Amino acid sequence: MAEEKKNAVIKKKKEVNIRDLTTCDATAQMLEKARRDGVETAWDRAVNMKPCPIGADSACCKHCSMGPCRLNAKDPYAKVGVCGATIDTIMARNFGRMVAAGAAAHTDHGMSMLDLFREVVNGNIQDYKIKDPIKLEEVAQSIGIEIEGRAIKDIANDLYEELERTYTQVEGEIPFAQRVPQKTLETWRKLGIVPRGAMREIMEMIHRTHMGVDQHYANITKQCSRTALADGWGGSMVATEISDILFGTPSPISIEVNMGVLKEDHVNIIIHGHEPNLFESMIESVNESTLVEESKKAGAMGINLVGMCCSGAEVLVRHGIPHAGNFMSTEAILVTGAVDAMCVDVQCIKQGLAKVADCYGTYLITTNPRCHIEGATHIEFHEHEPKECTDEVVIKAITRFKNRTAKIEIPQIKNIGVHGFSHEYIRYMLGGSFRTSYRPLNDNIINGRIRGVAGVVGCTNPRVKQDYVHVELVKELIKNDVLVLQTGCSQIALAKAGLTSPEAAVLAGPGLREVCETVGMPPVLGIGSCVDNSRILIAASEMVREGGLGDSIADLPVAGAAPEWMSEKAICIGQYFVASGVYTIFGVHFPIVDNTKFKKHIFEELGDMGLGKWDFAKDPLEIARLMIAHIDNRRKALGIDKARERVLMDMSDRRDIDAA
Ligand code: SF4
Ligand code: MSK
Repeated sequence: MAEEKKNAVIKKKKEVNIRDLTTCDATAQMLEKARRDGVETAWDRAVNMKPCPIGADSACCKHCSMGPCRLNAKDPYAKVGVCGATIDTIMARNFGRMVAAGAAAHTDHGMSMLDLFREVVNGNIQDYKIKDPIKLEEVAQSIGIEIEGRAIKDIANDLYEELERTYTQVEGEIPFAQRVPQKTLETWRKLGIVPRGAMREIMEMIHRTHMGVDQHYANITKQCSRTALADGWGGSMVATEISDILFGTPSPISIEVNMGVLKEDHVNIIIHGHEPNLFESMIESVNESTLVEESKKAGAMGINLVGMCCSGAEVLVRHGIPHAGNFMSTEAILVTGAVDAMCVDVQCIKQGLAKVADCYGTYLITTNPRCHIEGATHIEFHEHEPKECTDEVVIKAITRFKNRTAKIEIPQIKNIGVHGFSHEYIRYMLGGSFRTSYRPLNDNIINGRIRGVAGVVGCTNPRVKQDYVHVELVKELIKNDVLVLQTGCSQIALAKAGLTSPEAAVLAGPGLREVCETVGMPPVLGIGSCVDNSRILIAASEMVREGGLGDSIADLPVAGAAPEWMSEKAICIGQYFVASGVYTIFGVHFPIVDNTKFKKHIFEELGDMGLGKWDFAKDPLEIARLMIAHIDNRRKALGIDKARERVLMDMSDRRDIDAA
């Protein structure tokens, strides 16, 4: 590595044992190499960047230049800000701004998908087409659009017009509010939190958190719910549904994960980010015969395309493209020296990637007008001519392959898992073609084979050992007969641990194991990227509609967790789960001060209002205990707790019956 490139060299700073940083063997191997190579990663920066304790607890405000004002978390009511803002106002406003940022990220992504859909439908874009017309009809029907005897193009035009309201509408209710169970919707109406349109809610959230506007924590929290719901039942749901319509609805597929999916003798290209259209076009480009030929002329055996983070989670289920790792492995994989180009779009792209890429001569290529990175190569992606960008990325990657100088070391670790459980497929899988419905799932919950359902989602974070909390939490849940649905980086943590394969059923409790073995499914169902958390909302609504488990989402024996979260999107996701009625627990650190009114409000009072509520714990077994306690509590309220106490009959019981 050239001396001048060692701008990422670690100065004499604190170092910790790599085994305390990650449970991912491949990432650990690359962190060892990074140390030998003198290359810095987020883990090194985290160790040497002590979080500001006041900021971590959300006890400071910099919303105007009379401040910044710092309050005392140990004695939260001893001081107020210069303007008089209390700790509750300050924390609620900070929380509201995180929700707004998270909602903006997902809804802007959803709007891009909807723009693409419009251009495909009106014929202005030829490179993509409607791949799943059945899903198009189902989505249209779910929001009251007539489909009988109509042409797909006409239905699609109507669907576009309707879904555009998700973003631009200023009064009324967003279209997918029609999918919300009636009692949940009535609660929202009573509380005044049904989203009107995402743009309006996000704008109002930012307005109300400006200095001198909303200064009651409970009223600010209402707008947090309304904004977050505009994401979960709005922007994110549109993104998921339109992506399925354009690129295909996922169904189970066996895929390889981990860094061993890189191939030393191939041109390796990684796609990292969130937008499936970039990846879809890249698939076309890497299969372009002239480019494959070029790669061979450069001495490669071919072109190897792999995904990371949520981009990877989107396409692995649609195309079986291998996945190389989650958020905290994106710098580490560049240390292999085997990556010829990492191509990124939006969200969760660490700026630190640019320096690591530079150290190994890898092209870091930004493609989205919203996301440029100093030091990266920018090749803009245009949906009208998508291959202009992706072909150029491939050409750059081939050039780098030809001129590789970095020493290559690829961890030889690959895991196989089955992913792609859309809510449609769960319905089909459990019900079969004669009984396609959520009835079998509900019945198995009622009879106690399945104790409840957990959504375990979210990021990885250098403040906790990578993947450890996800994996230990999920193991404990399935051991206790809780079926786990997963998205985003959490899903990849479990895939690397081998828990997304049907064979993992042996780790489940007897009831869940019986169901998994009957159906041939894993006890952990990977359902997509972080934007696809909306699939969990739809599954929950279907469970309510199917009957027998209460009238609202808040009645269901379900719980959610993001045990290694880091992003504002995660906070927004948490809030839309809570507002939808789900008990939701976060790990790492919660940005809140104990013994405050705001904490009591979101950790307790929201539940009393018919919504879900927040909770916090760090230890995976403690998180599992709290989730199971909530599930059991719901079972008791539904009067189905007795079913779990049934005694399984052994042979002597049967003999007694026969003798009687
Ligand atoms: Fe301080 Fe109030 Fe200004 Fe915030 S808005 S910085 S609490 S004076
Ligand atoms: S990518 S938001 S680190 S899940 Fe969706 Fe992963 Fe969290 Fe980003």
